[in-house]
This record gives sequence, C-alpha cells and structure tokens, in this order.
Amino acid sequence: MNEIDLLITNANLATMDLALSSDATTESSTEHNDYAVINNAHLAISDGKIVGLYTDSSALPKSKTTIDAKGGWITPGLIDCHTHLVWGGNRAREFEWRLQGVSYQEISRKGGGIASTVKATREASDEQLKKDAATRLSRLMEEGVTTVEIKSGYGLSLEQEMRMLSIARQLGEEHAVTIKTTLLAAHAMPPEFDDSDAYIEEICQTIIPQTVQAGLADAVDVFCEGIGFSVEQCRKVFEVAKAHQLPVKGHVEQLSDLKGALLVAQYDGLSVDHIEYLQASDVETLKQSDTVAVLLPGAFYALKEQQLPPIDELRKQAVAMAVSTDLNPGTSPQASLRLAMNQACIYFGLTPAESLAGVTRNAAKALGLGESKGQIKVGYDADLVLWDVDHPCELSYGVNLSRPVNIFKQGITLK
Ligand code: DI6
Ligand code: FE
Repeated sequence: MNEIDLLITNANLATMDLALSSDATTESSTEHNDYAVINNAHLAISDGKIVGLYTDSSALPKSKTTIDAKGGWITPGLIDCHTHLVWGGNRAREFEWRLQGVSYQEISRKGGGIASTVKATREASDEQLKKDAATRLSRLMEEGVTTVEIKSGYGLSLEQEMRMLSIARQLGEEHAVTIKTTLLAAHAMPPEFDDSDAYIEEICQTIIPQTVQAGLADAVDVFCEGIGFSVEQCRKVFEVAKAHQLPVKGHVEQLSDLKGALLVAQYDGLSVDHIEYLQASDVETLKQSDTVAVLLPGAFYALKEQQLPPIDELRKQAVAMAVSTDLNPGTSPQASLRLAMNQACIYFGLTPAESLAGVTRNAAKALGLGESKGQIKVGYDADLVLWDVDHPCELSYGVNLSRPVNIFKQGITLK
C-alpha cells in the first residue's frame, strides 16, 4: 500500500459491523459481540475512507499522519436520521401551556403548534434561519454527530419549502457534516388552504416536481395522523415521490394507529418514524419491506406519552431500530442525540448496544447510507469518533458525562 493519509493506532473499535459480531476476531463474550468489538486495533484511512483494519502492529502501512488513540474507544460517527432543525421563532410559551395540562393536539387545533412555527419561519430572514439552524447543528456535531437528516415542513408553500431545503443544503456545504434533506410539505395545513385535498394536490402537482427539479430533496416524508394527513392523502404523495424516484418515509402511529406504517412499507419506505401506536401484528410487514423503525424518545418524553412502541416485537422480527432526536421546536426541543440514546434505554428498554446501533448502523440504513456509513469497515467513510470512555456502554449510560476526544469526518480531524 502507498503512503496513507492517516493512521490511528491502539484503539478499541466498536465497529457495529454485524458480519463481525459472531466472528472469531471479536472477544467471545456476548456483551462485546453486540458492539462487534475489535480490541487493540489500528485503522488506516485514505481519501476519506477506511482502507485497512489491523490487529498486527508489525504490518502497518506508512502514513502521513499518525494519531495514537492510547487504548481509547472509537465508534462510527453518530448519525441523527430525523430532525426538523431549520425553524424560526420558538415555542417556549406553548411549553408553559402544556405544563398547565393543555394537550399538544388541542394547541394544534387552536392554531398553535406547527402553525405558529410556520408563521415564524416564513417571517424569518434567510440569514436568521441559517444562523439559528447552524447553532443547533453545531450542538449535534460537538457530540460526535457526523451525518444529519433535515426536513422541511415549516414552509408549506413551494417557495418556503424550497427555502428551508436550500438552507439545509447550504449547511451541509458550509460545515463538516453530511446533510440529507427530506421534503415534508405534508406536515400540516398551510393557512392559505382550507381543503386538505387541495393542498395535497398542490404538493403532488407542484411542490414535489419543482423541488426534485431543483435537486433539493433526497427523500419525501409525510405526517400521517389525525392532526396531519390521512393514509389516502399520504398515498397520493408517495405515488408522486415514487414517480420521481425519491425514497419515502413517514411520521406514523405517533398519536394514534392509522396504519401509516403499512402504507410506508407498501412503498418500500426507508423508515417509519415514532410508531408508539404501531400494533405488534403489523411489525412483520416492516421486516418484509426492510423498513427501519426510527424511535424518537425525545418526543415521547416531552409529550409525556404513555404508549410504548412495540420494541419486543421489533427485536423478535429483527427489524432494524434507529434512534434519533426529532429535534424540533414543539415536541422535541432537544439538540442532543446522546440524550436520545439514554432516553431510548430508559423509556423504551433498548440495550446500550441497541441504542448505539440505532445512531450508527441503523440510522445510516434509515437514510439509505447503509453501504457507506454507520460502521467501521474497510471501504466505509472514515466518519469516526474517539471517546473518553472505558466501554461503549457509557455512551448510552451517562448524560453529558463523556465527550468526544477526536472527531474525524471523512478522514479529516475536526477535533
Ligand atoms: N411529529 C413531530 O413530532 C413533529 N412533527 C411531527 O409530525 C412536531 C413538529 C412540531 O410540533 O413543530
Ligand atoms: Fe418529526
């Protein structure tokens, strides 16, 4: 091998590579197998990719730069696969109402909720929107997040949805992070419309085609809910997305069981998100369509929900479970994926290893990036984090106890 760009020596790797988890190179304990550990390893990186994994230090390639991990733990860069991080204004007032016992749905029906953020987002200048979004993005990145999905959905017109997506794209160009954009025009009713079928027509005839033409959307999402859109309306949106070769996903079964997950599965969707009200008997369908279950414990926490997603059944059917922040001003004002990992364990009963897989391998899969990100594997992107922990379990256990020592984005040392 020619001289490589970067060599990281003496690391313990939580590779999250399923192919390794029962392999002889990992320690035999199940605990280690869950993280697909390689102890005392050396990582070779060139052109932003992982090009070699070694346990024999006598056979290392020559490198321009070498970093000694001193026995520290390295994981794949964290991936936040569900955020609404571009928004205007704030909803702290609504938080006070909710604490007084007014429900999220009630606030939404009275013109608060998503509608109030739509108003504030439309009124904000491009500069202000981008500045606030960049601050939130940096909060995630400080924690070791190297890939973020960002949805539109607070614009609700062609021009405003495109503005949100274009700001999301710009964030990806200006910061050392991979951004995947998702068009969520079917999030709520815009004030200009009183007929939801007419707005769905606008999404199908105008918003999706023009957004696609401008190259602004990587996927299409819907809010399939009593206070959102019906299954039949979401189906129309998915038909048009499919005609434009865009993958789909859905906010489904968050507050009630409309069977939105089954619709997403019919379109071989990337993910079903929230799913607290998903019936265990519907889980098999997700397995068949290879759709990721995205768990959003931050929204569950902030709304003080009681209904738990069918974790046992998802586990039994080996449906990939991702964990994400759902960062948004209403139901999950939480710019911490590490906190979401902890909440996924505490509230949903995930194991710390499942939680880590949820923000690495499975989050990558939820974004259609399963072949390039979310695992430490030769040929994969060198998005990596070196942590100040004694075991990867600590990443889910503590809140603001451990931090990244180094963050590498496509082989570039950010920290
Ligand atoms: N579900 C959510 O949790 C967010 N959107 C959605 O469809 C909430 C968005 C908000 O309240 O602003
Ligand atoms: Fe959401």
